[in-house]
Amino acid sequence: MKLYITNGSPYARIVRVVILEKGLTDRVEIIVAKTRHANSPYYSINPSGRVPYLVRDDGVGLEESAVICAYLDRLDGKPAFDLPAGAQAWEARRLEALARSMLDGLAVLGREYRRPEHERSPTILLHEADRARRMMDLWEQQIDQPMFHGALNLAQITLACALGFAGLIPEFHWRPGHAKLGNWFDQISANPSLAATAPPSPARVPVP
Ligand SMILES: N[C@@H](CCC(=O)N[C@@H](CS)C(=O)NCC(=O)O)C(=O)O
Repeated sequence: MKLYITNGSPYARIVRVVILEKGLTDRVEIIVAKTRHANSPYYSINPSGRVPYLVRDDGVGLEESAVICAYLDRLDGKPAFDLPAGAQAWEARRLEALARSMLDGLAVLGREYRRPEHERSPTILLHEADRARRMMDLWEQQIDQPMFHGALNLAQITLACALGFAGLIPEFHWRPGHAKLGNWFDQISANPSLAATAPPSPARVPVP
Protein backbone atom coordinates (compact mmCIF):
# COMPACT_ATOMS: atom_id res chain seq x y z
CA MET A 1 0.00 0.00 0.00
CA LYS A 2 1.04 3.60 -0.45
CA LEU A 3 0.20 6.42 1.94
CA TYR A 4 0.54 9.95 0.59
CA ILE A 5 1.29 12.56 3.23
CA THR A 6 2.90 15.92 3.83
CA ASN A 7 5.29 16.20 6.76
CA GLY A 8 3.30 18.96 8.42
CA SER A 9 -0.17 17.44 7.98
CA PRO A 10 -1.74 16.61 11.36
CA TYR A 11 -4.34 14.41 9.62
CA ALA A 12 -1.61 12.40 7.93
CA ARG A 13 0.14 12.14 11.29
CA ILE A 14 -2.94 10.49 12.83
CA VAL A 15 -2.69 7.77 10.17
CA ARG A 16 1.09 7.45 10.60
CA VAL A 17 0.60 6.89 14.34
CA VAL A 18 -1.94 4.13 13.62
CA ILE A 19 0.48 2.51 11.13
CA LEU A 20 3.16 2.39 13.83
CA GLU A 21 0.77 1.20 16.51
CA LYS A 22 -0.49 -1.58 14.25
CA GLY A 23 3.00 -2.66 13.15
CA LEU A 24 2.21 -1.95 9.49
CA THR A 25 5.39 -0.08 8.53
CA ASP A 26 6.52 -2.88 6.21
CA ARG A 27 3.21 -2.92 4.38
CA VAL A 28 2.69 0.81 3.85
CA GLU A 29 5.10 2.90 1.81
CA ILE A 30 4.96 6.53 2.89
CA ILE A 31 5.29 9.08 0.11
CA VAL A 32 5.50 12.85 0.53
CA ALA A 33 3.07 14.50 -1.89
CA LYS A 34 3.33 17.98 -3.34
CA THR A 35 0.08 19.63 -2.29
CA ARG A 36 -1.21 23.13 -3.00
CA HIS A 37 0.88 23.54 -6.15
CA ALA A 38 -0.67 24.21 -9.56
CA ASN A 39 -0.32 21.15 -11.81
CA SER A 40 1.25 18.99 -9.10
CA PRO A 41 1.73 15.43 -10.40
CA TYR A 42 0.01 14.33 -7.19
CA TYR A 43 -3.33 15.52 -8.62
CA SER A 44 -3.30 12.65 -11.10
CA ILE A 45 -3.06 10.25 -8.14
CA ASN A 46 -5.60 11.99 -5.90
CA PRO A 47 -7.69 14.57 -7.76
CA SER A 48 -8.76 16.27 -4.51
CA GLY A 49 -5.09 17.05 -3.89
CA ARG A 50 -5.51 16.29 -0.19
CA VAL A 51 -3.49 14.13 2.15
CA PRO A 52 -3.62 11.65 3.76
CA TYR A 53 -4.49 9.35 0.87
CA LEU A 54 -4.08 5.60 1.02
CA VAL A 55 -3.76 3.60 -2.19
CA ARG A 56 -4.68 0.07 -1.21
CA ASP A 57 -3.03 -3.06 -2.61
CA ASP A 58 -5.98 -3.43 -5.00
CA GLY A 59 -5.30 0.08 -6.35
CA VAL A 60 -8.35 1.69 -4.77
CA GLY A 61 -7.65 5.04 -3.07
CA LEU A 62 -9.08 6.11 0.28
CA GLU A 63 -9.40 9.67 1.60
CA GLU A 64 -10.18 10.91 5.12
CA SER A 65 -7.90 10.07 8.03
CA ALA A 66 -10.72 8.41 10.03
CA VAL A 67 -11.64 6.12 7.12
CA ILE A 68 -8.00 5.23 6.46
CA CYS A 69 -7.38 4.50 10.16
CA ALA A 70 -10.46 2.26 10.34
CA TYR A 71 -9.32 0.38 7.23
CA LEU A 72 -5.75 -0.14 8.47
CA ASP A 73 -6.92 -1.08 11.96
CA ARG A 74 -9.10 -3.89 10.61
CA LEU A 75 -6.56 -5.39 8.22
CA ASP A 76 -5.42 -7.99 10.75
CA GLY A 77 -8.93 -8.76 11.98
CA LYS A 78 -7.96 -7.51 15.47
CA PRO A 79 -9.00 -3.86 15.61
CA ALA A 80 -7.23 -1.94 18.37
CA PHE A 81 -9.04 1.34 17.79
CA ASP A 82 -12.65 0.19 17.63
CA LEU A 83 -15.22 2.01 19.75
CA PRO A 84 -15.66 0.72 23.30
CA ALA A 85 -18.85 -1.15 24.16
CA GLY A 86 -22.13 0.41 25.34
CA ALA A 87 -22.56 4.03 26.36
CA GLN A 88 -18.80 4.54 26.29
CA ALA A 89 -18.98 4.33 22.50
CA TRP A 90 -20.82 7.65 22.47
CA GLU A 91 -18.26 9.20 24.78
CA ALA A 92 -15.52 8.02 22.44
CA ARG A 93 -17.35 9.41 19.41
CA ARG A 94 -18.11 12.70 21.19
CA LEU A 95 -14.52 13.25 22.33
CA GLU A 96 -12.96 12.26 19.02
CA ALA A 97 -15.33 14.62 17.19
CA LEU A 98 -14.46 17.41 19.63
CA ALA A 99 -10.74 16.87 19.05
CA ARG A 100 -11.28 16.81 15.29
CA SER A 101 -13.37 19.97 15.49
CA MET A 102 -10.48 21.80 17.17
CA LEU A 103 -8.03 20.36 14.65
CA ASP A 104 -10.17 21.51 11.71
CA GLY A 105 -10.14 25.07 13.05
CA LEU A 106 -6.42 25.01 13.79
CA ALA A 107 -5.73 23.79 10.25
CA VAL A 108 -7.51 26.86 8.88
CA LEU A 109 -5.66 29.13 11.31
CA GLY A 110 -2.25 27.66 10.47
CA ARG A 111 -2.89 27.85 6.75
CA GLU A 112 -3.96 31.49 7.00
CA TYR A 113 -0.84 32.47 8.96
CA ARG A 114 1.40 30.83 6.39
CA ARG A 115 0.08 32.92 3.54
CA PRO A 116 2.11 35.99 2.57
CA GLU A 117 1.09 38.71 5.02
CA HIS A 118 -0.75 40.79 2.42
CA GLU A 119 -2.95 37.78 1.54
CA ARG A 120 -4.01 36.98 5.13
CA SER A 121 -7.56 37.69 6.19
CA PRO A 122 -7.67 39.45 9.58
CA THR A 123 -11.30 38.28 9.90
CA ILE A 124 -10.37 34.62 9.49
CA LEU A 125 -7.35 34.94 11.79
CA LEU A 126 -9.49 36.48 14.55
CA HIS A 127 -12.35 34.05 14.10
CA GLU A 128 -10.13 30.95 14.15
CA ALA A 129 -7.88 32.15 16.98
CA ASP A 130 -11.00 32.86 19.09
CA ARG A 131 -12.43 29.45 18.25
CA ALA A 132 -9.15 27.74 19.09
CA ARG A 133 -8.95 29.53 22.45
CA ARG A 134 -12.51 28.52 23.35
CA MET A 135 -11.75 24.93 22.40
CA MET A 136 -8.52 24.90 24.44
CA ASP A 137 -10.53 26.13 27.46
CA LEU A 138 -12.99 23.31 26.91
CA TRP A 139 -10.19 20.74 26.60
CA GLU A 140 -8.60 21.99 29.80
CA GLN A 141 -11.80 20.71 31.47
CA GLN A 142 -12.32 17.57 29.36
CA ILE A 143 -8.79 16.25 29.68
CA ASP A 144 -9.67 14.65 33.04
CA GLN A 145 -11.97 12.20 31.24
CA PRO A 146 -10.84 8.59 31.84
CA MET A 147 -10.71 8.05 28.08
CA PHE A 148 -7.66 10.32 27.92
CA HIS A 149 -5.74 8.38 30.53
CA GLY A 150 -6.13 4.77 29.41
CA ALA A 151 -4.86 2.81 26.43
CA LEU A 152 -4.14 4.85 23.32
CA ASN A 153 -7.31 5.54 21.31
CA LEU A 154 -8.28 7.71 18.36
CA ALA A 155 -9.60 10.56 20.52
CA GLN A 156 -6.20 10.77 22.23
CA ILE A 157 -4.28 10.51 18.95
CA THR A 158 -6.45 13.18 17.30
CA LEU A 159 -6.09 15.56 20.25
CA ALA A 160 -2.33 14.99 20.45
CA CYS A 161 -1.96 15.68 16.71
CA ALA A 162 -4.13 18.80 17.02
CA LEU A 163 -2.00 20.17 19.87
CA GLY A 164 1.19 19.23 18.04
CA PHE A 165 -0.06 21.17 15.05
CA ALA A 166 -1.01 24.16 17.26
CA GLY A 167 2.64 24.24 18.32
CA LEU A 168 3.60 24.86 14.70
CA ILE A 169 1.73 28.17 14.64
CA PRO A 170 4.26 30.58 16.23
CA GLU A 171 1.64 33.33 16.47
CA PHE A 172 -0.72 31.15 18.54
CA HIS A 173 0.16 30.37 22.16
CA TRP A 174 -2.13 27.75 23.61
CA ARG A 175 -0.21 26.70 26.75
CA PRO A 176 -0.82 29.70 29.03
CA GLY A 177 -3.95 29.00 31.12
CA HIS A 178 -4.02 25.34 30.00
CA ALA A 179 -1.57 23.67 32.37
CA LYS A 180 -3.42 20.35 32.66
CA LEU A 181 -3.74 20.07 28.91
CA GLY A 182 -0.07 20.97 28.51
CA ASN A 183 0.97 18.26 30.96
CA TRP A 184 -1.20 15.69 29.23
CA PHE A 185 0.28 16.67 25.87
CA ASP A 186 3.85 16.43 27.15
CA GLN A 187 3.19 12.98 28.57
CA ILE A 188 1.44 11.55 25.53
CA SER A 189 4.05 13.04 23.19
CA ALA A 190 6.61 10.68 24.74
CA ASN A 191 4.65 7.72 23.37
CA PRO A 192 6.96 6.15 20.73
CA SER A 193 4.46 6.38 17.85
CA LEU A 194 3.80 10.05 18.58
CA ALA A 195 7.47 10.83 19.18
CA ALA A 196 8.42 9.17 15.88
CA THR A 197 5.88 11.26 13.96
CA ALA A 198 6.46 14.60 15.72
CA PRO A 199 6.11 17.45 13.21
CA PRO A 200 9.17 19.25 11.88
CA SER A 201 10.04 22.67 13.26
CA PRO A 202 7.74 25.56 12.18
CA ALA A 203 10.25 27.10 9.81
CA ARG A 204 10.28 23.98 7.65
CA VAL A 205 6.58 23.18 7.59
CA PRO A 206 4.88 23.83 4.25
CA VAL A 207 1.30 25.08 4.08
CA PRO A 208 -0.88 22.02 4.87
N1 LIG B 1 -10.79 15.67 6.71
C1 LIG B 1 -9.53 15.35 6.08
C2 LIG B 1 -8.66 16.61 6.08
C3 LIG B 1 -7.46 16.46 5.17
C4 LIG B 1 -6.77 17.80 4.93
O1 LIG B 1 -7.34 18.88 5.12
N2 LIG B 1 -5.52 17.73 4.50
C5 LIG B 1 -4.75 18.93 4.19
C6 LIG B 1 -3.40 18.81 4.87
S1 LIG B 1 -3.50 19.02 6.61
C7 LIG B 1 -4.48 18.99 2.69
O2 LIG B 1 -4.34 17.96 2.08
N3 LIG B 1 -4.37 20.20 2.11
C8 LIG B 1 -4.03 20.36 0.75
C9 LIG B 1 -5.06 21.09 -0.05
O3 LIG B 1 -6.04 21.58 0.54
O4 LIG B 1 -4.92 21.19 -1.27
C10 LIG B 1 -8.89 14.18 6.80
O5 LIG B 1 -9.23 13.93 7.97
O6 LIG B 1 -8.09 13.46 6.20
